[in-house]
Amino acid sequence: MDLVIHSGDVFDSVRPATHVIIGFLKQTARITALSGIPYLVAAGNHETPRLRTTTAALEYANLVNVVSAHGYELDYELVEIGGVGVGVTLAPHGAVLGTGAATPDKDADINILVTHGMVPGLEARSYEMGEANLKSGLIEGGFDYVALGHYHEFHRHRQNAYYAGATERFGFGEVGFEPGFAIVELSDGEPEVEHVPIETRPMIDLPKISAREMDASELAEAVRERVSDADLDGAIVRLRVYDARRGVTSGVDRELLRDLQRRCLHFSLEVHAEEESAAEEREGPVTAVFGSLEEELEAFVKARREHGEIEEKFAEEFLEKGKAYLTRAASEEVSS
Ligand SMILES: [Mn+2]
Repeated sequence: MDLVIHSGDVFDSVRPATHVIIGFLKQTARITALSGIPYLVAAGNHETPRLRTTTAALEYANLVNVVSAHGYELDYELVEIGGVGVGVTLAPHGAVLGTGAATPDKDADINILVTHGMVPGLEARSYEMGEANLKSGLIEGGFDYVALGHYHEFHRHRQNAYYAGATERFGFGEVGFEPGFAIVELSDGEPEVEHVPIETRPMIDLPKISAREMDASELAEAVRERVSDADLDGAIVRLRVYDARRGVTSGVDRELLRDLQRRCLHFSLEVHAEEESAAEEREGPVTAVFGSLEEELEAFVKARREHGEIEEKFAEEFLEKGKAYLTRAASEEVSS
């Protein structure tokens, strides 16, 4: 007997577009209403309202018999599956800061914790992971399995704790990730966890071009050469050019770019005047997770301040005003 667990984010905002909600409800109803499989979800950071009075879109999930936790407290549900009592503790993103520890239910046969955030000491590739917000006490409570959400790549944290990974890639920082989901089998021993890749739109980061010494026609030729033997149809594609002289891109064939934009789901030609190392220093390290809007604004301002692009005083005012706007926008979600 089966059980479906979603460790968030389901939506990328508190108020997603209508077609997104409909799509989610239709597909989820196939699991719950049509197949009768229990489905539980703990909300992620993107879909958690910043104000407790705002209704989260994830609440719609309840209409199709999903058990969803999207508030600021732990939720617990005992699900009876083929005579086995499965205790599912849901720790949505809103609850992880205020919650010290979660403990398994002694009366359940199997205990699962579902939560969303960064575990302490996550070592995955060479990405900048952001600060851990899942305190170790939360996930060390002796659960048979901990289903983690937030980091987008399938990742084993411990023998009983895994990130299932996302079902799509969300930026070029994730170009090497394999989207999919995880099948977890729980018996008496260690959980058996299998990552199941799913077919998604291909994402291609073409080999970079160093354009030093190139004139417009040479750059156009280099672009044509890069795209000629790649299978770009329907793909999300990026081609980066570094060290480009002023004005050379205007020489790149418009017709070629139009054709690429037609063939690809998304084609971006990124042209940088500086060398690759300088551009990367300015952009900062690739990140595979996204924080709250406030965190992103802070990181954006900090990077530019450190690089001397903006003055200290301006940076402070900018940050202060920006945060005030974000707070006001959040409060408007309630009244509208
Ligand atoms: Mn998240």
